[in-house]
Amino acid sequence: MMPDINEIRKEFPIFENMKSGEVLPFAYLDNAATSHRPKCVIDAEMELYEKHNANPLRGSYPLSVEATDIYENARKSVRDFINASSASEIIFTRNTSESINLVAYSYGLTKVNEGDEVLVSIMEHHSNLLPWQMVTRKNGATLKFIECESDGSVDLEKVKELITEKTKIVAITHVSNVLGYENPVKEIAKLAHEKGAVIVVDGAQSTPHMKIDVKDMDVDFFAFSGHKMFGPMGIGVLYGKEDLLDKMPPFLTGGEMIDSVSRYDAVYAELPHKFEAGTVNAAGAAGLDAAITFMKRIGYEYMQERELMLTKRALDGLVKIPHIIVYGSDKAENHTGILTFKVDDVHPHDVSEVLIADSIAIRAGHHCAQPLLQYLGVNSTARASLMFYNTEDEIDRFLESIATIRERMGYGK
Ligand code: C6P
Repeated sequence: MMPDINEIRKEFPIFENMKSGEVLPFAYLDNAATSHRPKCVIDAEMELYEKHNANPLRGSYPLSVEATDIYENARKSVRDFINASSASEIIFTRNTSESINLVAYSYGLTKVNEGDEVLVSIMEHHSNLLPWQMVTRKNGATLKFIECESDGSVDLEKVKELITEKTKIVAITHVSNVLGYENPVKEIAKLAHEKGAVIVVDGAQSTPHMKIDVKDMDVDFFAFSGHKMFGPMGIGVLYGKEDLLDKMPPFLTGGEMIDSVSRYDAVYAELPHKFEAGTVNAAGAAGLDAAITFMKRIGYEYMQERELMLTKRALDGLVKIPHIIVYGSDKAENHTGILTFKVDDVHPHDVSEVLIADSIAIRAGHHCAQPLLQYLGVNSTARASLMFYNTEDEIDRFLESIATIRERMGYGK
């Protein structure tokens, strides 16, 4: 039997606090920025501090061993969650941004040389663009762009032409945080490998919504954030193929990432610890582990079914309202719950303000994807991003509010 969404919502303290009036009751449609967290995740983080608090990976007394076990068990959960071959391939970072920077500084700066090319897409979040601007600028390489079609998709034939013997890295988002389209990363990985390039995939917006199988996609690096998938802020993941990670120099140096240190030299620790300098975020890892358990219990099938139903309802409603432009595909299934739109004549920040007055939270601005917005010919847009736990009522309230905006702003209907 399908779980009851009202029962699932009860697992989220923020929704309960909205009901009791402790938190302002808002329809939360900014899930692409960060998701809410169920109690099991918050409890897992708290429990680490309340019952197992000691510096992990250092002490041999019980508390430290417990903290280490919780941390390393979380790594194994992530390994299984994305179907990696080994726990050594899972590096804990702070977030997607740090994961991609790790690859750029450690792999990019050492492998990309003058005359080489790095290929990104026009729809990259700044987190998967600026690191490659840095690498190509520093090493005298060229940054090239895969453009997208009007529905947000990429044309594989064009991608094929852009990947050449000069391409060393293809860095692409799995799902755009503006248009929501899922990129065919498995096919792009194949094209990259045929030319000897590696592929770095930004999974920040896909991991919360679809089963990730790094082996099946055959990607070389895959980055994501805990906080977008019901987990804590401050914990992220970089997956990397072991043979690549093994040969890469450390990104950050210092405590815990060494085997031995002499006055002028050091022998680095084995994977994955070589890439985890300093005291680790064991509470964050415990929370991420709990988030994975939560997602497994709810199941992608249920989450996807609800997300599609809600997205369809929102998209069908939006396109019926005069003076609304929705960016990207006209099919709800190509949006991964993300609907980016404009209301004619009304600045997106004003759209957001009117929605706030109606207790609805969306995001307005450039969504940290300025090159894509320039490509779309806009400075700023409004964006509603849905999660399976949203309700039909929230979508209806959102649509009703949007339908009144022009009139409320003095532009007529
Ligand atoms: N996008 C959004 O509202 P961090 O902040 O490192 O956890 O994630 C960065 C990031 C990287 N890639 C993509 C595709 C993203 O969407 C994000 C975060 C948020 O769209 C905040 S700008």
